[in-house]
Amino acid sequence: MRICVISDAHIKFVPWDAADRENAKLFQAFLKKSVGKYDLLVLNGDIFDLWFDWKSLIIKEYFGVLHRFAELDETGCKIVMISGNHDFWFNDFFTKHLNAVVQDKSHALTADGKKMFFSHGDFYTYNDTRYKILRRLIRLPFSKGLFSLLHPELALRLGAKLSRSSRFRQVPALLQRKKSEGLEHHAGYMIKRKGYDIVCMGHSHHPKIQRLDGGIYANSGDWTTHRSYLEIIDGEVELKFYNEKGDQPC
Ligand SMILES: [Mn+2]
Repeated sequence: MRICVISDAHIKFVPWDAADRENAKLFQAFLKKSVGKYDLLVLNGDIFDLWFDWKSLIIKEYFGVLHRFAELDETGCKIVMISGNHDFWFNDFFTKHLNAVVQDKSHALTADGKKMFFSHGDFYTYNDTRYKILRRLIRLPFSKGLFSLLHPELALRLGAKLSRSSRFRQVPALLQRKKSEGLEHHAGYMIKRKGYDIVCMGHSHHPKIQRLDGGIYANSGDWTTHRSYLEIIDGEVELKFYNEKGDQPC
């Protein structure tokens, strides 16, 4: 089985600058090149800076990326969409129009004799109790229902405010380290206690492959700065970096 795992593309619903537009453009180019290369595309959280699909509306700015997802679906690549801490309010768009499997927390599968676990990872970071409470509140059907009642333009303006404030927030080095440590710890737990061979996460924006006792922890990094992703071909994980000319293994 040929699997591609990618996370943290943070595609903006309002691109602020040239970097945002370049980010989306290269992500689309990458998806275009992926046609025919994979059996499964795992979108491991924070692909979009914010996601909401209303009963009859989707966000225009995402059209280019969604078009590429549709192309992958039509050419036989299955899509699994896992929530991140930026995109979690999924209604039926992904399941109905892209035949995707949508997971709120994680996805597990066995292929080529390897037990694999995929999750964005935001739930497993250390020292982030305030976020974990917020995470629970914001995902309540009540919160989602409330957001859906706002006019879409107003809802997105509100979303843009939140997204912009998080964009300029500096994450202290210690918190950043705690974030990564929590992910590693959880990967170790899933390998040791739950018998997984490969654990893939994102969220930290630090691409890496770490061999742990009994399995592998792989982080797909991010698209915004590293343009990194994971390939799992016949059960072997490889970290890759995209460039316009061609792909280079790590
Ligand atoms: Mn994240």
